[in-house]
Amino acid sequence: MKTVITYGTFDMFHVGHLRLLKRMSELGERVIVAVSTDEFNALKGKKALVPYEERREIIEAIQYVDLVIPEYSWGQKEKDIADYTVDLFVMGDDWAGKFDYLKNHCRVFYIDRTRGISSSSIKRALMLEVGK
Ligand code: C2G
Repeated sequence: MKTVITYGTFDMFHVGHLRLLKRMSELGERVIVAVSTDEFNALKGKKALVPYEERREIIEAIQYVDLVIPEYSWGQKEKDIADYTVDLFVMGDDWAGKFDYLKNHCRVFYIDRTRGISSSSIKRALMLEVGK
């Protein structure tokens, strides 16, 4: 069974995230999403508005997703790929080239990032709204 995996924070879930997951479901039979824990986000220098448990709950509810696992380190990808016999690693192309080292373990594919939306732009819009 062709297994596809991706990694991310998925804060303030939006259509860019959804289109990535939908595209993954078209590329394989099993879709695995590794959601960044709050602790790992701190390592990434990111602070998600939505706590890990709720981000995980949202991703688990997405029809395209078969399994959600925690992302707790940069270095877990190779072991995940082996443990879940992953065929394809997918990320948005804002990460293009950054994970090519995984080509020793599985196919690597960077999909077009959805233009015009991001978790940070949503947060900025919310703050402006609140500030009015
Ligand atoms: N994405 C997208 N279109 C957008 C916004 C995001 O396709 N408009 C994609 C990103 O390219 C990424 C995924 O959605 O593949 C998740 O995005 P983030 O939650 O911002 O992921 P990030 O915090 O960059 O974490 O080990 C990898 C890291 O955990 C990635």
